[in-house]
Amino acid sequence: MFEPELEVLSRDKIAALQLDKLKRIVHHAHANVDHYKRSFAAAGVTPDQLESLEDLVRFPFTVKNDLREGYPFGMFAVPREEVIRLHASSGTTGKPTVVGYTREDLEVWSGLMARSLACAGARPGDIVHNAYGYGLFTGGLGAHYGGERLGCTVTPVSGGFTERQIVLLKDFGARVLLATPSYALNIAEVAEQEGVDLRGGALSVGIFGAEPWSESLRRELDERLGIRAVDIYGLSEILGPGVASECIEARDGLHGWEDCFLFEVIDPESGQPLPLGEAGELVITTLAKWAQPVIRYRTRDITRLNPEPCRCGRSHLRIMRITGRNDDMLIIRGVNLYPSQIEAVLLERPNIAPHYQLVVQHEGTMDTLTIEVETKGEVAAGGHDKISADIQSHIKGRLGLTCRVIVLPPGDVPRSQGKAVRVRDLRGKA
Ligand code: DLL
Repeated sequence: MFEPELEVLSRDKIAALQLDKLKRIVHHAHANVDHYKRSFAAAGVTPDQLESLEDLVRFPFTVKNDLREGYPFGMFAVPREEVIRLHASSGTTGKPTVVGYTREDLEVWSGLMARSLACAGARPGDIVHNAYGYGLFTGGLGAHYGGERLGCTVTPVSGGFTERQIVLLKDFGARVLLATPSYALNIAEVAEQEGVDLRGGALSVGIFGAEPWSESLRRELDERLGIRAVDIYGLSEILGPGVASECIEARDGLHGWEDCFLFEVIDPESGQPLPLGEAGELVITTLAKWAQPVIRYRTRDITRLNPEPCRCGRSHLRIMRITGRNDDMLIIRGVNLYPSQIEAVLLERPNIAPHYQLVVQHEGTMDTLTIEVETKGEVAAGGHDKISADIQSHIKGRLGLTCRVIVLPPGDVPRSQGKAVRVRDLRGKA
């Protein structure tokens, strides 16, 4: 998978490769997984009816609940002994979802992750500081094997012990930092508090993903760490990190690796495919995953696909910045919004630190939103009211929502060590 010529295939060649792989994987899933036998039969389709890529829309979606219902190994398409690695989602809302990989799947994964890291600016020989969590989460090990495959020296630091992270970053001379964007920010802040300047040293590239983030946060991370921050995307059900990556040249959307995945965007309400370029829910089919093939997986992630050529020369479609997940969307008094839209407004305000939490409550007959933000330094008496009014009016102007703003002193919003918790939804808990 880590062959540069695969990144510049002509669109015709990509389509031919996809069709060939799609036929094989759909047959494999149907022949070996009860769930697909049942769901294809219910939709009245058989793998033989797949004659062109366009025929895929006749096949049913797979949703997270299908994976849960198969817990633990019901979605495997190979004998369990051939599965040599297991990962699982945290399972905060019910049973975890288990994902399995054959030896060949792990080869593909590390190849795609090596490709993603290289695309994002990592180079063979770099020291790569990997602060993605190791364990059942796919971030740590996925990035680890990708870095080794690329020929980097990988430091498997995992998340947490932030002071130690800073010592290691500095002493080892890491050129690349891998972390969630919110944890990267935490690292930047602790370094500043400790009087360690990470700018101007070896550190040059940050490859950040696993949660939604904004262009404003990218600018903040570029500036405070003295790096170029690049977006990387993936999800455990489909592979883990390495499904798509921005290129360091353009940093304008994530190249989705179409030789291994087929991407669609659908209307989340009707489930109908949308014309290329329109925003909706991303649906992914795996083309090269044998332990657990996934056909038309509804990711819940909201984005659009960009077919415009990228100036880096790669031919794969770009998945534009993921604004949020369907299930993270807040609906407050009829206004639909994602936490990342609020982040974008907050980070443009002067004196506001990039740490925030959104508290949603049900008061009387109404849902209310309270934004807890932090100032960058101490604020003079009376200053808090001014800041709060300024934010309120910008949220109202940009997003059309009246909210409450609580301005907290520096350090009072909880810091992230992995995926940040942005929303405290207290509805139904009063
Ligand atoms: O977060 C895999 C990963 C690890 C990606 C490290 C990138 C870096 P899950 O824990 O299964 O897997 O969570 C997947 O996280 O459906 C998105 O909602 C969100 N997500 C991942 N990357 C991005 C990103 C890993 N770059 C879920 N931007 C996905 C926005 C992202 N959201």
